[in-house]
Amino acid sequence: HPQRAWWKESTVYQIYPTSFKDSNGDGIGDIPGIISKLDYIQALGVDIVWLCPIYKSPQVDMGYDIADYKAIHEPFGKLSDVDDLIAGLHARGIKFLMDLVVNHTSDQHEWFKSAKASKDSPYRNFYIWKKPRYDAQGNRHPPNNWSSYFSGSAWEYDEASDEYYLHLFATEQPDLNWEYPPVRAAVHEIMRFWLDRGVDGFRMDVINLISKDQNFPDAPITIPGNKYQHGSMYYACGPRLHEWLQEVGSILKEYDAFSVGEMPFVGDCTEILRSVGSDRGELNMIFQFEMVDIDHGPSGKFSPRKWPLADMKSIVNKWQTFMYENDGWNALYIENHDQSRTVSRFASDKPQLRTTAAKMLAHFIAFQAGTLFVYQGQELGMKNVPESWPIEEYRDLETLNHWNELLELFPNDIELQKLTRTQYQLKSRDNARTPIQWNASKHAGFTSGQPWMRVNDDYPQVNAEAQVGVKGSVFSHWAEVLQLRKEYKDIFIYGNFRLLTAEDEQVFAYSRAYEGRGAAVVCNFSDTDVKWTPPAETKLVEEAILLSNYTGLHKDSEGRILLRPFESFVCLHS
Ligand code: TEU
Ligand code: CA
Repeated sequence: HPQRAWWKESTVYQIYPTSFKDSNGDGIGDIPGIISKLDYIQALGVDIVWLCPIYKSPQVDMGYDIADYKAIHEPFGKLSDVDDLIAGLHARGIKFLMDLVVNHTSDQHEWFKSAKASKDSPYRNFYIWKKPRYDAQGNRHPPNNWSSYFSGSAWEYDEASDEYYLHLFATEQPDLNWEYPPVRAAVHEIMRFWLDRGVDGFRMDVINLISKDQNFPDAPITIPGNKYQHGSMYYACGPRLHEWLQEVGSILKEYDAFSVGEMPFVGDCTEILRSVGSDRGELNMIFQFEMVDIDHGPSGKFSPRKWPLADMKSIVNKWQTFMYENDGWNALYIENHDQSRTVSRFASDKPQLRTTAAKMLAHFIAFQAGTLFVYQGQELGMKNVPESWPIEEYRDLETLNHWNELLELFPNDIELQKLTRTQYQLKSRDNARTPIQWNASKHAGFTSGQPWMRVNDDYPQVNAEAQVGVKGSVFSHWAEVLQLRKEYKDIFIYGNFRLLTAEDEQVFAYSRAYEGRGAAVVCNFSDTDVKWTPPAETKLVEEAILLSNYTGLHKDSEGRILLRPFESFVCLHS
């Protein structure tokens, strides 16, 4: 069995501060707003709260561009508000995580301003600067062909010094040079600053991108015709990553702190295990992306892909069994601020099916082995933005840059533009960023002013007030799910994982078992009725249905279970 640890038994609730609750009518969520909702968070039954970045920032990428690691973005509040928040959480027995973004800073950080101002600045080496390349005609080009995740080249030219700096994300997010020891010292110092202030741990943004191949080679052509290419093979899990994560890990250990790292572009369990293996001294767990990239097509996130349920099964099975057998640990998530709403994406957001679908998805993710992450609004079954919204309602630079580039490259391809718009409505990060729907009053009670982003049109029906303490609601169901994970923690936290019916294209079923006691989690991922028979070796104890999103079990004359649309139940088995 896996070793026991408090952080394995925890559920983390992720808050996107801008969209959670506005306390002063400026249309932007804030820390006092969060403090006013602590009872709501406690009622859900989570153990840890993670806040997306709240540091001082020009907000080019919604706070993932930090200008000062020790100051709070003014519209969110003051340092003393953070102290109050921590105290309020701790009083309720809930821990608090900060989001630490240290692969890059904002270009408005003092370090970068100084670095850019002069080649002799003591901060010049805090960032990654390279000479231009010139072609035979004498035209200037970036040092290599890497693309930025937010469109265009990953390099920005600085006229004054005749050098480029690297930015894997927005131009305003220059990458830090971790090779330079003072950068690492500065990161360690920032970590201690917050840990000493009472923070219980960190979510570490794109932490596997910090070590770059120092030759900065050109990336191979994976998307023909594109000027810039995906270069992650030269910086995802690079040569010195684990050396540096061990330094970070030793600080975390001093404080018994919680850590989850975000690691895009790795599908290899063995590589992830190097960070989360119990003997590694690095991080507790990692967000990997295989499941949430399942519908990304051949030319990236905004190209379509139809995914068979079998793909999802093999992804889940792979990570679940691997971490169990190799003494690693999984982070479980299907939603966050970068992903769209799963009722819309993986099930159905039709009014008559949505509540059922949201509960099914809750069972699907929550009873797997790992530390569970719930993203704000997931507990209410919030859905993607309406199809009717024009592009003007979107706010995220990823989507907007993509759209502008598309218009530039294919100004007359109306079909492609239409198709891409459909993809935004399915996968844009904005889908997760609409304000939380608190009640049926104007702007869903999120703000008394004008919200920074439009509230989803369905708030009169879907909101917290209509769900908290209401039997049968998505919120109440999630609370029961979290309760059950605690009640049966031998099985659901420390048990093994077995995939049932690997072939079935509609039903995702799995078993968790611990020393002869087991539970089956059965999920109909389709909107139709399905007949399903458990495998012979898994005898369901039908009197012991722990949770269901329907009442009773329907069966046909031959004893097969008849699963209704998105029906899902959790049941003990022998
Ligand atoms: O995201 C990193 C990342 O690689 C993706 O999630 C990416 O933002 C998106 O999927 C592109 O399609 C982290 C943060 O979670 C994200 O909000 C930031 O924008 C990004 O890093 C840069 O800090
Ligand atoms: Ca506000």
